[in-house]
Amino acid sequence: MKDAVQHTVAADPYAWPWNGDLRPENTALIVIDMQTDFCGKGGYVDAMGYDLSLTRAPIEPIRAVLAAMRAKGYPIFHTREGHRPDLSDLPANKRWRSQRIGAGIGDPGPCGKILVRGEPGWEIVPELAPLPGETVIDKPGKGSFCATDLELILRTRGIDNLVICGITTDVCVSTTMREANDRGFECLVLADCCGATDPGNHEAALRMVTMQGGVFGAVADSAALIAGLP
Ligand code: C5J
Repeated sequence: MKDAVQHTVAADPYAWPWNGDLRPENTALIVIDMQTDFCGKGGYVDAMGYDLSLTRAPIEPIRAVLAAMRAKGYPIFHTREGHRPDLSDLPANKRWRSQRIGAGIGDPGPCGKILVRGEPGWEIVPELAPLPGETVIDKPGKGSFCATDLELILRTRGIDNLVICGITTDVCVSTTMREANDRGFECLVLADCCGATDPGNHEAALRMVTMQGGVFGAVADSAALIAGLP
């Protein structure tokens, strides 16, 4: 970017994005799996017995980031993890593992069939509901690029930079960031806009990003992003 104005966000381990080219035309927000199944009473994470306050913690910071990025015209993407009602896209080992911990994917629960498309538990929580015109990506796995049209849509829209947030830090957020990084996208993960079922795993997943000069990109918080958005 010769002679163009540079914009960056204060981040670890480098001011993000690497080339200072941060604009609504080339930068998108991806909000990962903020579904009742992951952060609501009676959903998948609740059925496994994990502390819901950990996966609900990012709701308010994400709300602030959504407001700031929507106001400035940045494209917003949401993802939902879930399977077809006939479970034809649910690998048997994934189902078996979930049943071992008492939260069988596809089995009935207080919020409908766990992680099944169209069920109440699969919906994005009302606080973070997508607005008309925002892109919603349905994914059967942990990464947002596997078996979806996310990459095609990002490339078609000319997106280079991805701001990533949601749950869980160590599973779907981390997998998506790694997939995106390997595809050449420049990624920033927002620490306070993520959560995991284990605080140590949350911290470790963020620390991994910062190794090797930023092996998967960079880490910032919501305040730094909002302050740095042109
Ligand atoms: C998990 C996710 N943890 N959204 N899914 O199974 O991270």
